[in-house]
Amino acid sequence: MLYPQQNLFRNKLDLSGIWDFQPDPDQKGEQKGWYNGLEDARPMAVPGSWNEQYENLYNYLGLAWYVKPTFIPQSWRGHRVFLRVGSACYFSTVYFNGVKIGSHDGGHLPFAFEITDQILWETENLIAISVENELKPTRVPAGNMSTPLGLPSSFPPTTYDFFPFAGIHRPVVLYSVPQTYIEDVTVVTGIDGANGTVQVTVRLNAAVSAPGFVQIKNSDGIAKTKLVFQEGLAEAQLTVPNAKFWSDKSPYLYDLTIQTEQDHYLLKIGIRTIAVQGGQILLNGKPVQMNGYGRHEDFIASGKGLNQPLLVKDYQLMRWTGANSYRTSHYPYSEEEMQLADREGFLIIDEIPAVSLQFENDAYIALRLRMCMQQIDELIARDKNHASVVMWCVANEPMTPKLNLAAQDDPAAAKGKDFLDTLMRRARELDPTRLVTLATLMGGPDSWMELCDVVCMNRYWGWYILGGELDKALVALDQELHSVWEAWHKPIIVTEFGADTIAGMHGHPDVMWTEEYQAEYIRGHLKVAAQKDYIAGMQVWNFADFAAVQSVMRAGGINMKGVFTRGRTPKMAAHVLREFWAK
Ligand code: BDP
Repeated sequence: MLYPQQNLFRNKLDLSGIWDFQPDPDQKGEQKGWYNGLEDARPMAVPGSWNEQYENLYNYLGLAWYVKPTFIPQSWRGHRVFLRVGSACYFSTVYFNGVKIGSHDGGHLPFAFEITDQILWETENLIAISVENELKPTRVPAGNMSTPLGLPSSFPPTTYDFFPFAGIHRPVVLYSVPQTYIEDVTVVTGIDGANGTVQVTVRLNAAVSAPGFVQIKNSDGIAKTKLVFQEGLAEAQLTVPNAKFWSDKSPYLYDLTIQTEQDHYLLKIGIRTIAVQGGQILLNGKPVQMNGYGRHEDFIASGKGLNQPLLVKDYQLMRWTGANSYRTSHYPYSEEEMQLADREGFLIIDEIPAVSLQFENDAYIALRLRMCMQQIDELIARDKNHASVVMWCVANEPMTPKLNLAAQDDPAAAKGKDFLDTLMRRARELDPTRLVTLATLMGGPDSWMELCDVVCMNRYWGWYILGGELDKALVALDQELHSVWEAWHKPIIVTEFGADTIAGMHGHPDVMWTEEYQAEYIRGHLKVAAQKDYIAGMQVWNFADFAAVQSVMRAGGINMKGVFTRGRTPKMAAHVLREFWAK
C-alpha cells in the first residue's frame, strides 16, 4: 500500500474539495442508481466528517453517498489507474462510471481499486462512494452493546470515549502507474559502528525478471546498488558510511530511490534501531524517554477529516511542551501525519482501532479477531517504512466484565489472552524489527501484559479512583508501578493519565475540574515517574479536549482532559509539562 507519488513515471490527482452528498437512511440509493448522480445533493467537504458540517447530520451514522465528476488526463492513457481512499469510516463501496468496483470494511486505513478498464477518455467520469458507519457489536471498535462495566449509557452508543465521526476522512486520489510497477517496498535499517545498513526488498506487480537499482542519497554522496528482479522480487543491502542516524533530537532523513526500467519510487527513510533492555527503551542503542500524549484526530467542523494546518500546529504545540512522542490513540492516523512525524522526530506508538475489546460472545469474538488481524496487516503494510513508528499497539483497554485482578479466573480473561496474544504474535511475525504492546486498563488482568515488549498502562489514580485525593492517589500509583515492574521487569510507559479540566475554571483549594487540579495531578505523576528508572515514558491523556459522545460523564459531549482546549489554547497543565520536558 505505497503512498501515491508524482514523478516522471507516475502521476496523481487529488480530488479533495466539495463533493455532492446525500444521506440514504432507507438504503434506496443503490436501487435508484445514485451511483449515476444524486437526487437531492448538498455540498460536503472531502476530506471531513459529515457530522460537524451539518447540525442535522450530527448523530447520523447510516448510509450516505458522495459523488464527484472528474476528467482523466489524456497523458495517463496506457497506464494503469487506481482510485484510492485514504480512509473512510466505516464500510465503503466505490462505483466508477456506474460500475461497482469494490468495497472496504473498517475505518482509518487506505484502500484502492483499479479503474483502468472503466475510464472514459473522451468525456467526464463519475465517482460515487457510499459510506456507512453504523455502530455494531461485530465491528472494531464495537458499538450498540450493553453498557460496559455498568457505566451510564451514552449516545450514540459506542463502547469507546470518542465521537464516532463518519464519512470520507482522508483524500480521495486517482493515481497512475506504469504497466509494470513497484507495488511494495520494505526497508529495514541497522547500525554497524558508524555505518548505517539498509536492507531493501522490492516487489513488482508482475512476476517478471528485470534490472533496476536502488540508491540512497544525502548531501555527502550516494550509495547505490543493483536490483535484480526475479519473478518480480528483488533484495539489496546498502551501507551508508558514517551515517547520520535518525532520532527524536535529530530526525535526519535520507532519500531512498528505487528505479526500474519502467518505474520510480522515492521513500524518505531514517536509519535507526529500536530495542528494549531491562527497564529501558533503546533508540540507536541509547536509552530514550517517550514523553508526550494520547491524542485524537479531532477538530471543530473537520471532525476526523485530515486537517493539514492543524497537523502542523499540533506538532509545534507538542514540541513547545517538550514532547517527543505520542500514541495514535485509538486508531491509525493519516499517512500525511506519519510523514510529518518522520520529519519532525516524533516516536510513535501506532495503534489499530481495537478500543475496549470485550470477550463475551464467541461469534462476535471470531468476527472481531478477523477484523483486528486485517487491521494489523493493513497498518503494518502502510506504516512499516516510517522511522517514527517504533511500536505497534494491538489494543487499547481490552476488558473483562469483572474489573479486578482476580478476574484471572474469569473465562473472559483466558479468551482475551488468546485473542490478544494472537494479535501480538501477528504483529511480530509481520515486523520483527519493532516493539509490540497493548494499552492496559486499570484493574484488567495482568496476564495480558505477558507478551508486551513494553508494558503500557492507562491509569487514572486521582481521577476515576481516589478523585480529589491526590496524595493517596500518588502513593497508589507509586505502589502499582513498582509491583508491575517486579512482575515483568520490562520498561513501562504510562500511556494514559489525566483529569478533566474546564479551561478557565480555577480553584483554591484545587478541586477536581479546575486548572490547578490538573496541573498538580500531572506534576505529581511526573514526579513519581522521575524516581523510577524503568519508566520509559509518560503520555498524558489527552493532548487536547476532544468530541466524545453525550453522557453524564461528558459535559457538552466533550472530553476535557486536554492540556490544550479543542481550539488549542493551553491550560495551566501545558506549562507544567514544559517545566518537566522542555528544560
Ligand atoms: C480511557 C480510554 C480513553 C478515554 C479515557 C477517559 O482509553 O479513550 O477517553 O479513559 O476516560 O479509559 O478520559
